[in-house]
Amino acid sequence: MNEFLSVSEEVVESLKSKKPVVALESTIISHGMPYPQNVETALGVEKVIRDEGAIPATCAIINGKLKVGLSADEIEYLGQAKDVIKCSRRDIPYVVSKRLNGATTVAGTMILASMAGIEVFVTGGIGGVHYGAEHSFDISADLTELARTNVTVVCAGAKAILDIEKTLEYLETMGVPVIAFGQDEFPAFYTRNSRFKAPYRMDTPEEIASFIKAKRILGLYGGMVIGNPVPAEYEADEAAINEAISEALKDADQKMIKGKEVTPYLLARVAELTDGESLETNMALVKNNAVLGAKIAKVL
Ligand code: PSU
Ligand code: MN
Repeated sequence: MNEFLSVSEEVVESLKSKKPVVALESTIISHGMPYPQNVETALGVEKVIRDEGAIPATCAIINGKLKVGLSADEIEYLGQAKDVIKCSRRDIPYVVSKRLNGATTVAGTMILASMAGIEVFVTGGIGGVHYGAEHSFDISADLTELARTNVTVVCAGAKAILDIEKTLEYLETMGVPVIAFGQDEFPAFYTRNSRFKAPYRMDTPEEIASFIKAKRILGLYGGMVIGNPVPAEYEADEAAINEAISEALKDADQKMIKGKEVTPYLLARVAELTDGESLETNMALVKNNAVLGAKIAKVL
């Protein structure tokens, strides 16, 4: 606990009485999806978690306070405001000291969740190693956070805007366990398969929970990644998505988009180029991850 941390009453009570709590991020709301689908998804995901019998804890920074467990009004605000700063580890002290508003990335949310004592976190996709990282050094701080902070991240894999092969290599180097749920391959977000095998496969929430418990008892600090493939009926057309992605990558390059702007730019451009079809897949897979995350939290 610290003076900047503000955990909602419901989340505090639930953690005290050992009820399952699932953390959710906010960059997906402010920088990952357009309004109003972002707010709709964020509230929808919270409902899925509640329907599964767990408590949702959406994380963000509001007026410099690290909030764990947002109100619907705060979610609505993040969904519309233009002054929200995308916060990874390095951005948090800036936004806190200036009393600003920040949306937390996977890395940022892991930090807030672990301060509050939440072990399971659900999102859409993690950041990773970008194409051309050998020149640009563009590797998401999500990966280094996964190496150091004790939170399990349930996602639908990594988007093909990223170099998935290098992302898996980097996670291996960092000692981050990666598990594919119900299949052998690590999923590619919009599509179920990436053509890259995940190091481990597990088929039930119970198996995943015992993995987390073993890791906890062994004192092996750091997070882990659960890759949960998008349900087949919501899978995007691979050829169309890949075409949109290569177009978006070219545009980002031409416009010389750099640093923390790269991922939001690519996400928005892909959604635009697929006429919002990718957005529907995106909304469906987050809800699917929420079901699995809530189940894991319950077993834990
Ligand atoms: N990938 C997605 N949707 C997202 C993000 C990534 O498919 O919304 C967001 C997440 O918040 C993730 C962040 O943590 O982008 C990674 O940004 P960067 O690559 O700048 O680390
Ligand atoms: Mn980056």
